[in-house]
Amino acid sequence: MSLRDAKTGQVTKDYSIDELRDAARLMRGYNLVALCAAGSGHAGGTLSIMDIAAALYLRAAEHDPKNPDWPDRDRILWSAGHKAPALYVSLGIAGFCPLDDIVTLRKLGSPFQGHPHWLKLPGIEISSGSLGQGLSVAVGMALAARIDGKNHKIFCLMGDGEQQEGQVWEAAMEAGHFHLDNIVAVIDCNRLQIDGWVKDVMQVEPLAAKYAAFGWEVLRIDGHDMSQIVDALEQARAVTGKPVIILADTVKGKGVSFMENQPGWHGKAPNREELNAALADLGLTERILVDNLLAKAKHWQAEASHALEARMPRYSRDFWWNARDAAQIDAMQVAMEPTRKGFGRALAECGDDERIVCIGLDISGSITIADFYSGKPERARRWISMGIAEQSATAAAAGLAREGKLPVLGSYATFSAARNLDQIRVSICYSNLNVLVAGAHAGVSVGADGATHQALEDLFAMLGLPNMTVVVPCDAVETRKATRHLLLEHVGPKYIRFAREATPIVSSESTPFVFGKANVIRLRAERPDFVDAFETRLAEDYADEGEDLSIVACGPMVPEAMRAAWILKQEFGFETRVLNLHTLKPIDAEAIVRAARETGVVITAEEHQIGALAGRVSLILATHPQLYGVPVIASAIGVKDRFGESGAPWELVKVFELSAEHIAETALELVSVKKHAAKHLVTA
Ligand SMILES: Cc1ncc(C[n+]2csc(CCOP(=O)(O)OP(=O)(O)O)c2C)c(N)n1
Repeated sequence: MSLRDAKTGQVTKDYSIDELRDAARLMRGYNLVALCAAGSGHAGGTLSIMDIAAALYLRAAEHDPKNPDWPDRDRILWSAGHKAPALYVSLGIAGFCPLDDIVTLRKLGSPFQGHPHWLKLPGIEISSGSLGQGLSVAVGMALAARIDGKNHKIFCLMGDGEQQEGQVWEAAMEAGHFHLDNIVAVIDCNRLQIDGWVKDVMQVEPLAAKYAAFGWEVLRIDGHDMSQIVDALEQARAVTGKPVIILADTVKGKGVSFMENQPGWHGKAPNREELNAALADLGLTERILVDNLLAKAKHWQAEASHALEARMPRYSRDFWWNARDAAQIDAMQVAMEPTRKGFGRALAECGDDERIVCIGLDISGSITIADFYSGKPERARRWISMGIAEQSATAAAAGLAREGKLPVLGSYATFSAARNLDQIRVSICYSNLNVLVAGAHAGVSVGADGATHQALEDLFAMLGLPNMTVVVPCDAVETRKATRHLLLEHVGPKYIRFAREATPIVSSESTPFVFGKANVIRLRAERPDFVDAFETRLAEDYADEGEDLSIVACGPMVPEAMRAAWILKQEFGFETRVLNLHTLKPIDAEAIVRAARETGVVITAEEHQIGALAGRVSLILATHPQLYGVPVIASAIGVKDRFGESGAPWELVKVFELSAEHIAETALELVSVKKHAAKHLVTA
């Protein structure tokens, strides 16, 4: 078996065991250079799987890099999509793409997305990144091959933490039931996941007994012994009548002394110094031309940035966050903090309430749910680690709530409010139970991880569920207040959505926060501190000032709306009423109706597919009796029916046209229409 020419059937290159070992070493090096250039990504799990990847791509699989769509090729599925850089260097070394190009990993416009997307790069079989789905896709491909009478194999690469996903076991059952002997799955058993050791987070062993019970042939090997890997893959090919699982015992971070067995290196990239040390460990200092590769990455970034800036709306000066030029020394500076921090703070403060039980889904530190227990051992009994099992954990939360507890669970919003939607719908909302679901790292601003991790649809579902309450706070300060309210005051199903990236702090302790009630934010004058330039009042306490337009925003789009108000005032003399609609359900219809009646122009702004906020606001505008016959011009800012992509967080805000500059551009158009219509009325 080996790399082949699809047309002639000839073997194009036959790797010896020694050559495979050497290739794996080189792949580890290129992998780390790409991570370093990206500044993010997963070091630990890409290093642990590299020997297996080398054996698979260069020797065990039958495929042709010059003919990636060859129908008879073996398929290799990366269910563990976060190991994407290992997939990319495998494709590179096998000849599917230039190895050097992988250094553009995770950058804007790069085919090397944070998680693999098959439509971006030949050789990738499936798009992945949401764990636990690959084996099911393999089952589908294996069944298709059987229907078509084809003999190729479907290899599926998974992590051991990933085995916590219930879907893996549904697929395992299916493959066993259908005797799918064209499936060879490999588990990278490095014994670590994000929150620590797999056995502590949620035990998955004994995997051999479990897979055997589902009707699989089980092989257990040292996943760093090249001969054993190659033998196991060959043996697996010969098995008939049942699927094969190879349990490969590995070391997370393998090959780099300071990364080995360190949970901290799960989702981290080396800096330049660490890269140098790592390459020295791997004996690659002389072999990989790091400077050239990093220069290539820099060049790609410079071109991408240049093209992006050229598409941005232009104004007479730079209004970007904390931009400074000679004329603006000390003007409108703002502090930045991720909204998620407010969530953690509230949990730390309110956590003594004995009803609160926090559920860990293996991403506890970065979404700040770990703040509930960190430094507070007395709360340990109310911290329940459920592993990577969002669906079961959601229904378990319902069980806890039914018994009088107040469960809190959270993950990337796309995993905590999408993957488990039916569980939220039936077990929590239909039952009307007191559960707080946190949608963390929401929106495009999660950045380089790419589309699979950018929740842009969660609000459609959460807003559509009867009994559900939905809050999308504007900054870390408001997130703390909102979380406190939801924890201590509001009883019932509740969803709070916040982001990963640091965003401007635009409110303070004294800013009003009344659940279900919008705030009006008005620019008064430029000030050294951005927050001081604005006055914020409860919408119901606000008297009309005859503004030119209203911007209705939620979440991190509130600061953008405020900045748009600044641009519009400075550049065009327009007055803007910004409505901070932190509570989307129940919605403050009165504030929206007044804004529409009093300003005649309404622009919604959401970091989401257009429609979660815009749809709700439009419905109010269209159906509220107070607006019958009142001319209102409306538009919507948000993601325009497309998936996200990898890029730096603030770059993506520009790419998806979510910035204040874009809001202001739309506002200018709408206000011109309004003024023109008014003039027309007068002359008529
Ligand atoms: C459905 C889903 N939930 C959560 C995550 C976030 N996540 C990415 S990697 C990871 C840990 C994976 O652990 P493991 O499978 O053991 O992989 P390895 O340790 O080899 O990297 C988690 C929880 C995800 N990508 N998909």
